[in-house]
Amino acid sequence: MSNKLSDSWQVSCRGFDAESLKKSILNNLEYRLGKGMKRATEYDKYLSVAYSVIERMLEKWILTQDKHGEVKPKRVYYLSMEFLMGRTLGNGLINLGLYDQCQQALQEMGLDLEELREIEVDAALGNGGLGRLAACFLDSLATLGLPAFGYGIRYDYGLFHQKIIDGRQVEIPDRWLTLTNPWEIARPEYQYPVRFGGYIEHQIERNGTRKSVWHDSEEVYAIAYDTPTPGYDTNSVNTLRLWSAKSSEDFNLQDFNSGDYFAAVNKKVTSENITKVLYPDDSSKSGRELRLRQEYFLVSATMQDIVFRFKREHGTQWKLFSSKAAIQLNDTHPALAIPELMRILVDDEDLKWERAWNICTDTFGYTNHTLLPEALETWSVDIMESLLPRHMEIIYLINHNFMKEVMRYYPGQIDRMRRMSIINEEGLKSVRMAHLAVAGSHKVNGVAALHSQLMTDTIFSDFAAMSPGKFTNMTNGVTPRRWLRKANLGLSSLITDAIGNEWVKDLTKLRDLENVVNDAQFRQQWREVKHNCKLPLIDLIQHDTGIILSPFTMFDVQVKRMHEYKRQLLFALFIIAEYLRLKEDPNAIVTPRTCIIAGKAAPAYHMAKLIILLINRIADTINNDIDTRDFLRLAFVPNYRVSAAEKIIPAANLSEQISTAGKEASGTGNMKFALNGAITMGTLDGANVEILGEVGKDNIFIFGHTAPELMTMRREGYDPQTYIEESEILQRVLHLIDCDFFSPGEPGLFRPILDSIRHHDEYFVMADFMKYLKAQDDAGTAYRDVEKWTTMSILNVARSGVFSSDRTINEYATEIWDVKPVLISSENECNKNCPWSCG
Ligand code: 26V
Repeated sequence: MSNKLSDSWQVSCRGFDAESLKKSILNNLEYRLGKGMKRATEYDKYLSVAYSVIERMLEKWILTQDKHGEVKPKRVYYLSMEFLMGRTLGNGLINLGLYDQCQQALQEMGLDLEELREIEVDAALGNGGLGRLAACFLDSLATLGLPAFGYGIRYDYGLFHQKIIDGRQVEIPDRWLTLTNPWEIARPEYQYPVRFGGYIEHQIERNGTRKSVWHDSEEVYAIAYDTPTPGYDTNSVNTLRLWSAKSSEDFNLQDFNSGDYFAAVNKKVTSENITKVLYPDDSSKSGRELRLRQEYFLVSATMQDIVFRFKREHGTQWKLFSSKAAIQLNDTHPALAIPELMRILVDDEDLKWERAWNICTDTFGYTNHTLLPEALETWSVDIMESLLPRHMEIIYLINHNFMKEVMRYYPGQIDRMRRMSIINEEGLKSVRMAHLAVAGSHKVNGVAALHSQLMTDTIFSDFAAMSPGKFTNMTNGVTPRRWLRKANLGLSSLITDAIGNEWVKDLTKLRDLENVVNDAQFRQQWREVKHNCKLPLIDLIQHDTGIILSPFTMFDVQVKRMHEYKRQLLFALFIIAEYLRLKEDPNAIVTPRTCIIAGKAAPAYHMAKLIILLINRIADTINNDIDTRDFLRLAFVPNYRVSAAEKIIPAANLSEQISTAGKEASGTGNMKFALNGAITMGTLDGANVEILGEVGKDNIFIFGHTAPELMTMRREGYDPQTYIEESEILQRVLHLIDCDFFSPGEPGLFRPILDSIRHHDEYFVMADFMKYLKAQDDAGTAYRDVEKWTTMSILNVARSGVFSSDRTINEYATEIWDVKPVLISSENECNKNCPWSCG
């Protein structure tokens, strides 16, 4: 697809044409890496290209930051413990409008862009949906020209690599920074002390005011590393600022002098451990002190940085603060930002408590991403008191005032106060981070319509009753640049040829595809593109697993973190049922299916790991059965990550979104699949509900019990046995697992899975099984009707425009942040006679 963008907004003194790029690449190889083409490794070549791209980004970045410094706009600060960025080269090239030119330049140099792109390591500083959402938001913020910073942690080790050995998940450390990261710039000039421990002294000043002084704390420094985040077809380039921990002193002199060299070095190592590794758990509260240190480390450095920037631009005009900064908390993980800002304003800047509190609540917004009780963060008061003594005091004070307010609204309602308190007094006293975040924010949002509704009906019902205006919905979205334009070059070109390329910035333009949905030639091309998307995935799967797949089958895909509530098990049970059907009736009418599953399990989540093993054992069996292998295959793709998603999602025909209704807050994979022309097989959960609303019931397969139905069943008592007794197929499927058909020589291997679904079945796998089978049968039938399926696929894409993260960010900008775009014009275009030796 030709891209003419660069001509219109090029501001670079480095050219955007292939010739200039070639010069840059060779220059970088020679003068940055000190090599010639002869001795350059593949990584050297990749680096030279990456440097040539970032150079062109940096010019726009400087323009943007200068402009922001000049107009001092309100900025968005997106605080997140996770940013799942994936690879940058391909996306950077597309956003800058450099893709085709770079491809040409490399071709002329005898190099291949696709091959070089594959060399880049994923930046996997996140677990799943929440982290990837943050990355999509950065793309949209810059594309919309909104002044914004992402703030996070520069973990030395990102999310572990998953290896599958004998069918089991094995975790390998992700040392993503071993090789040079060309996309970041260290900013040792921006460093802040972060304090832990010690005690608080309360002084009374001469004028009678109280002052709290924090003594004897240990200090760690937070060093900034900046990554530019460019928008698409714009000069606007924002910043992702990640903090890395550095010991405040190389050696503790006292220990050193007293001869304890090891203790001295050890202290340094321990404090730098804070940013060593990303917590790989996205469901269970780990309650580990190091995690709390990480959260406070992020928050303290970030709030100091935000206040520093504010004071540079506005001095101590604190009344302006909330009109210059909107701080969004990505779940409760950075919620300590609230007491930290209170500490800075009250203790360091001498503001009165009430005034500081109003600034806080005007500034903060909080996004909830899960209702799962086990994922709601709490910290024991004991740990909090010893690690952050001043913050614990501040939280008590916040709670005291908050309880007074509750009392004003509901005099005498002690039970309600107990429920709403930020401090949980039952058992071991703890801080409820979600309550702190709600109290300290002016807006609280869920991430899909159903989720936001359930949020105010359940976990925050008391809060919503008291302040209904505080709660709102912001349905998630995904960036069309990475998830369609870049991930699916074939479909992108076809779409652009049919309706022009405005959709890349305004995804609702995809509606125009409805005008060509009946065009026979277009439909044929559509099928060809979808077919071709399968080929690179087939290569990848053969390379990683040895499993050979056929592109002439329906690709039925479930990729996401492994979780019982996401019900990969339901998919696996369906596959067994299909296998039995094929074995028992060789003449059965079937749609040849390739089932693809991928996802990581938290290392300590034994049930999820056992389900991975079961999937791999089913795969071994059915892929090797000559009776069935032409009609049904299963592959578990190891090490699911952003770059794998970019290959898997475009190849899918059917998208499995089959969580227990009410459990998946939104899902964003569901949107990526629909946008790439896959049809959703889904429950009425999360954003599936809205996908149904957009695409219409004829273009989606919906099944299963609804959230209210399940609520009633829970209340009235649910017995999975009744569903098992009713279904002979289900009995035979379970029996096959039970008799160790998939675990020969390892009797009882999968017993824990069977016990869980036969007895408690917390996620209603049994209750939904037969409904799922029926929906899967419908999907198979529909797929055999090639014309029908083509229409469904095109209409899914045409009607997915609302799921752009540009739409989501626009809603946040107007309804929560009150921020406006700043146009970065190319006026101060680089003077071509500038003294620098530009390539
Ligand atoms: C919890 C914990 C617990 C402590 C250790 C580290 C950790 C990390 C993450 C989490 C919460 C994860 C919540 C989450 O990822 N929610 C997902 O958010 C997506 C974006 O809004 C949404 O699409 C998914 O449905 C939702 O599961």
